[in-house]
Amino acid sequence: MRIGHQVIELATKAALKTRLPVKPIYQVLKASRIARRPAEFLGRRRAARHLLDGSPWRGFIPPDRGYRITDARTLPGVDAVVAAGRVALDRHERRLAEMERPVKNFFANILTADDLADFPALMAFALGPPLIESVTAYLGMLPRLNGLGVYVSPANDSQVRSQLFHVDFDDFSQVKCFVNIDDVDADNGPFTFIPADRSRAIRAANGHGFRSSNLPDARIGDAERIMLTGPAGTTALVDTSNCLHFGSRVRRGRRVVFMCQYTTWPLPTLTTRKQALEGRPIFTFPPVASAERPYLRGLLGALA
Ligand SMILES: O=C(O)CCC(=O)C(=O)O
Repeated sequence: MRIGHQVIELATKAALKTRLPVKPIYQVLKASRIARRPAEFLGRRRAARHLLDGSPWRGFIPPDRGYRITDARTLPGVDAVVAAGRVALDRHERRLAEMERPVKNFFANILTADDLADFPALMAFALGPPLIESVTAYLGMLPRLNGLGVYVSPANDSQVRSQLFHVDFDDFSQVKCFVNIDDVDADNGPFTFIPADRSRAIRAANGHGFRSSNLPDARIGDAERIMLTGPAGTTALVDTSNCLHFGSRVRRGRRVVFMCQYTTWPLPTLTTRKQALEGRPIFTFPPVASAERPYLRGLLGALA
């Protein structure tokens, strides 16, 4: 398998240099992982069918648009996420005061594993039926919870990396859930995106493929941009692999957002091992078990 990965890595580098599309290479990588563990793949499809039978959350994320914006009235558990996010932030600020060299980043996770254990509302929300069923319906299989965190973006004057329009290339489709922990206005660096159908057209017009670099605003034109502004608890479920997006252009105040990410299985990435670094999301979760919801283990690890 290692030789296979080296071949893919070399082919990708060569394709990127020649501007040839690299997506087929990653499609082969994903297909080869499915071929190695078909039971895991088919089990996730089967779990999705069971889970969605009669689910009111089916269709909550429209497939053509690739997003849904909602709030605490619609999505149970959002209020508890906002409350937990605020306490986690308080703790972080006390830790910051003691740090000699605080992390400087315009989008950094401040939630620790201890916080996660102390605020069960966060995992309850991320693994709860509304999110899991709406994401499962959108992705067509039982997903994996790939990461989770509370991100702080302080005021800044930069416009680089994820502050520029881009799509995430850790999967061909995925869903990220963003919950604003405080009220957010246009100057607080809201998460901003373009629906999937419009993004597709813009990317095609700009020759923007899988793993292409960020697009400057000038290439976007006057396309409809949706900003996640609004009172605390305003929430978005967005396919960030297919909706062009950016965030953290914070020109005043700061923005705090809870974010959790769901991907399909297997990932089309060369390395699936993640490093726990300061500011990065939490990637490993305590095991959960529930007799009524046997699929829960598949959300955090292998299903089969
Ligand atoms: O909200 C932000 O600052 C950007 C987030 C982003 O680009 C992402 O999570 O993919």
